Amino acid sequence: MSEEIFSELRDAVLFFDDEKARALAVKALEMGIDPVMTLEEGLAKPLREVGDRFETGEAFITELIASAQAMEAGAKVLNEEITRRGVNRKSVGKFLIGTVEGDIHSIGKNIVATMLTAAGFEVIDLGTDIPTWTFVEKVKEYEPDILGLSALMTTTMVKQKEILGALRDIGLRSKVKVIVGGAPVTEAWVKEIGADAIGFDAGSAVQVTLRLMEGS
Ligand code: B12
Repeated sequence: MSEEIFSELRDAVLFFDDEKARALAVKALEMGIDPVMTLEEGLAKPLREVGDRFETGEAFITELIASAQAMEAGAKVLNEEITRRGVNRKSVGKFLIGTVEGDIHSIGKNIVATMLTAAGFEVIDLGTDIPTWTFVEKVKEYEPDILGLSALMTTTMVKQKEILGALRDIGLRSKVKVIVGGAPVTEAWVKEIGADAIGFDAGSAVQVTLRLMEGS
């Protein structure tokens, strides 16, 4: 049953149908399908397919944008439900998140923020294209337990390294745990830049963040 809905959602993303994506997300919830699974299997997967086709020159940027919009229309419904299910839990920690400078990709970051909110974190989302010094200033201002840095491009992941360096320079590194994420980010990169952890998807991001909290 869920496979059918996921396949229809896939079509909605591939054929840029925002309204269908939204309606199918509602239908999936009504059918009792897990919203997190619907997000990943029905919406994120086909969007990555479009990304792969864009990389090989088989899809245009306009198609990528239109697919992302359809994905976001469905994701909005699911994110609201995921957040609703997580309300009234006591705060388990403060999480500051943003996408690094030069990078406007927001979808993955938003999903991670939603899942962490649902898991009981107080999440402060700075948005996208955030300069290194803004991250540093906001760490000073909010004193989060964890800082999450999203970077979706090989050209912008270097900013994660820059932010860690800036935190070190100003003496704040020991005050905050740093978790990085985004498609190009690897374990080797985490070691190289001296971050504390990596989150490959929203589910593992929550688990890893909870583990980091236990260790803090
Ligand atoms: C959708 C998309 C767009 C949309 C973004 C819309 C939006 N509001 O976000 C639009 C069309 C605007 C876009 C623009 C561009 N894009 Co784009 N885009 C994508 C695409 C297809 C999907 C990204 C996505 O949303 N995935 C779905 C989400 C759910 O997955 P995710 O982002 O990976 O996030 C998950 C994990 O990574 C992790 N995670 C993510 N962040 C974080 C943070 C933390 C703290 C943690 C713990 C975990 C975590 O958890 C998330 C949830 O599961 C990718 C392809 C890909 N394979 O990633 C290309 C891709 C990232 N884009 C690419 C490019 C080149 C561009 C453009 C430069 C294109 C252009 N010529 O203009 C511009 C860049 C603009 C800029 N300055 O940022 C390239 C990057 C190549 C590279 N150098 O590495 C990719 C890889 C496509 C490709 N194969 O060529 N893009």
